[in-house]
Amino acid sequence: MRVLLLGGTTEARQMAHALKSAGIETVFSYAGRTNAPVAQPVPVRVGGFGGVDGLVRYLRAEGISHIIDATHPFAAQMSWNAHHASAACGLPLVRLERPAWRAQEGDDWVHVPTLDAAREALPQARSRVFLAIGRMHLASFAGAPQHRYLLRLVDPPKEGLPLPDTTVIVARGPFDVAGDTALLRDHRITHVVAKNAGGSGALAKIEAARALGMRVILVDRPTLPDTTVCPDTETVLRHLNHSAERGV
Ligand code: 3Y8
Ligand code: NAP
Repeated sequence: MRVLLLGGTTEARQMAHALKSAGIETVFSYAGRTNAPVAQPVPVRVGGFGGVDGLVRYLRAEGISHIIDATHPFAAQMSWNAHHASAACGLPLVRLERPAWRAQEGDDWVHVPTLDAAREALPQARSRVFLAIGRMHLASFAGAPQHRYLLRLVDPPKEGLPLPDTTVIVARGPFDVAGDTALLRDHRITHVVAKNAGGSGALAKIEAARALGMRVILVDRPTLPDTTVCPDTETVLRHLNHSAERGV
């Protein structure tokens, strides 16, 4: 068995350790979005494959027998490419996916379908917004320049930001509730904008907003392919062993 593990999340790192412990040959794949991604306990490759065709060529050239998609729920393009490439090669594909966050009693959440809708859900009046969506989609908020934005980026911005009034923090999660509560309070944040990432690595800001009674504008996940989905690494391992027993 030789596994391609599509990574970039806390769960992907946990999956890499589980595969290593199980003695399953694995290649961990990063897109190369960040300058210095965390090390993994298995061999790592970095960079796109070149679309579905490039991924098919990679799978065949590397003798991959199984694909685990442990990418972020918002990394939809990668998930769809893996779905099509696994079908083209007749390889088993399983997605390791953490459940979406669900509102609790007293939460002040506004659910929106897209980042543009998140911008429209902000008040017209100047507000102080923790825009906790990373770097890649900040341009969605250029249409609301009146707000003061707090940004948290993995790497220092290489070029100018599309927003006129920003405070930038450079930090890589996982984050903690005490730190995020202090952040929201110190910057006198009035609104948090976040993707419904699920999992624990990005949860701190949601719990901090809950403690402070702060409004959260939460972007729904994109539609992902109808693939076998496992909620944790143990289930993925059982699925892999089961498919290996069936000789696929
Ligand atoms: C390159 C690998 C681990 C994985 C850690 C998780 C947790 C911390 C929280 C906030 C939200 C955000 C962002 C976030 C989190 C984990 C996880 C997660 C959110 C690294 C990583 C890579 C990336 C890519 C990066 C995106 C950005 C998104 C920052 C490594 C650190 C906002 C998602 O500058 C850029 O281009 C950054 C791009 C895609 C989204 C965006 O649109 O900007 N993740 N994040 C992966 C690759 O190259 O394949 O550098 O070590 C991984 C992690 N980021 O091992 O513990 O599991 O989710 N990542 C979001 O949730 O909205 C931060 O600040 O509160
Ligand atoms: P995406 O929009 O779904 O994918 C765009 C292209 O990036 C893909 O078609 C592929 O290029 C390449 N790619 C994406 N993930 C890859 C991987 N793990 N290995 C190799 N190539 C990859 O992806 P994204 O949203 O930019 O996410 C990129 C990475 O950041 C992923 O590892 C993801 O897990 C991680 N991440 C993303 C978010 C987020 O909010 N989107 C949050 C946390 C972590 P080719 O077509 O050339 O193959």
